[in-house]
Amino acid sequence: MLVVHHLNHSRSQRVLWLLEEMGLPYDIERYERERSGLAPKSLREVHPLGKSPVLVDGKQVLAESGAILEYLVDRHGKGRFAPPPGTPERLRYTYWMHYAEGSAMPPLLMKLVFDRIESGPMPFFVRPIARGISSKVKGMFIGPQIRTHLDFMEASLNDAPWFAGAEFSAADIQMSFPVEAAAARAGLDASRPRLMDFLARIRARPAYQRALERGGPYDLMS
Ligand SMILES: N[C@@H](CCC(=O)N[C@@H](CS)C(=O)NCC(=O)O)C(=O)O
Repeated sequence: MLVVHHLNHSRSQRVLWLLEEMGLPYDIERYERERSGLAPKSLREVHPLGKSPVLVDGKQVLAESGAILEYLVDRHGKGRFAPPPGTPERLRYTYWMHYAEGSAMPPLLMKLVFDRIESGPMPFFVRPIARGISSKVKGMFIGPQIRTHLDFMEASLNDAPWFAGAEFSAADIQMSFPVEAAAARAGLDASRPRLMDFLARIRARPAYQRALERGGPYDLMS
């Protein structure tokens, strides 16, 4: 039996979604974020980094959502959810599979961290300085980076409905997290209609909805 170590409000929602798309049976080990937003220490007993998702398949313990999705597609996909090897679509699939965590998420995570610095507790006399530094970093670096990435993702959906091409694939599941996070807390809105349409289409998928029902709260605002 496949077991997903799943943290609420997190990237591991993607693993549940792929498993629902595949129709595979699986169990969920649940973890609740602490007040700090971090995962509980018990997750370190599953994997040394203590982050979610982690997939356990028999003796195989696998972290990193992209690696987990690729593993599931290779091992259990029966040729579905990835374009055939050697095609241009397969290369696009590989690209977006890696881009999601390797390029899109870092500026989104930095924005989350700096937003928290601004709103977090601190001595009153430090607050103006901290806010000043934070707003400079966000204005000069993080905001422009995020806009560049959103423009790039938007343009990538110009000539095909899905990230790898004409067919829905696991790359769309992997890309869903940065797109959802950008919509929740980084200004993705109707000014980028293709990404908004992508969001509407993925959210309408029955497997996406079943995964939400099983996974529980998925609020990426904080
Ligand atoms: N690149 C990793 C990131 C894993 C990660 O940071 N997971 C977050 C959940 S969205 C987490 O476990 N956060 C809690 C913590 O860092 O303690 C992946 O895609 O799996």
